[in-house]
Amino acid sequence: MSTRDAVVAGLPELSGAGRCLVMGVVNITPDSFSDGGEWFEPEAGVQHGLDLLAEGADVLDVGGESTRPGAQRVTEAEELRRVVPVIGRLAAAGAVVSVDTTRAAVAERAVAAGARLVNDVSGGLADPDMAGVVAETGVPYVAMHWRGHSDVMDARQDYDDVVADVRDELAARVAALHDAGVAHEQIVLDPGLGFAKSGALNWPLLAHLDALHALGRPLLVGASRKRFLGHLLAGVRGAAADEPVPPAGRDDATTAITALAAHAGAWCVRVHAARASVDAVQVAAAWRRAETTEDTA
Ligand code: PMM
Repeated sequence: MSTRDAVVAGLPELSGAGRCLVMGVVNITPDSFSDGGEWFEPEAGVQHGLDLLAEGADVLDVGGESTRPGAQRVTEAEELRRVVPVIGRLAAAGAVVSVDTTRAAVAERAVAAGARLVNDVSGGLADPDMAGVVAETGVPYVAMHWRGHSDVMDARQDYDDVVADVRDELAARVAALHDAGVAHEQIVLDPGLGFAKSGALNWPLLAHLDALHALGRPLLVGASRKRFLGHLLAGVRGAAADEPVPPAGRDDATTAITALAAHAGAWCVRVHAARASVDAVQVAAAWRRAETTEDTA
């Protein structure tokens, strides 16, 4: 089953694309694991967003707080200072902008500045006011599977069955969001690769996106440059066998995941380098169309 084509509220220009969407990452942080510091100044963040658009990204995800394992939190004021001007300028340039935040107040200010989606890695667990803000603004909301902030998540990896447990914990978030007045069509779900999941725990989630599709909402997949890819590639092409390949060497593996996730019916992939994933989602869409057409002449 696929929910790729399910309706997501408030994004008319992106519905009916007939393919997986590509979300490009704009981290305005000095310390993200994958691109920390590169786009920390607002000018550089805006330019990076424009470059991702030129590469074909459908959505730009602007974040001001690193979720790198072990990262310490930034204050709300600092997060606002980082993201609001960049969101305003990218939205004014015509981009569909998402804000990557766990704070309700940041989500609210970001939407006022032009953000059209809220991407919350905590699925509403970090801030009790988040669901209310999402209900009130009516914007699409990405609820990711999460078990705690970056300083504690690596210690929360106990699963009986990672796929069933993540599915059930996401189902509980969906129920809580409904209770707070969030409409079904606003919700997008995300397995939260790398969050309270190291190494091997990520692969069953990717291989069983169908189990998460059973929750009836579109799925966003964020595998880009994550640690489990670094571990996968250890030893390849002469890299040290016992050291993960650094983030910069993980983009080709990320593209492979984009193709496979798109073929499995993902609604969107979140990536740092957009160009190759933009091509990969076209490949996956053509492949799927050929699978579903009767005409093989
Ligand atoms: N991963 C990161 C940050 N935000 N949002 C969603 N919805 N899904 C993810 O997997 C996700 C996310 C961490 O990566 P980064 O620090 O490179 O942005």
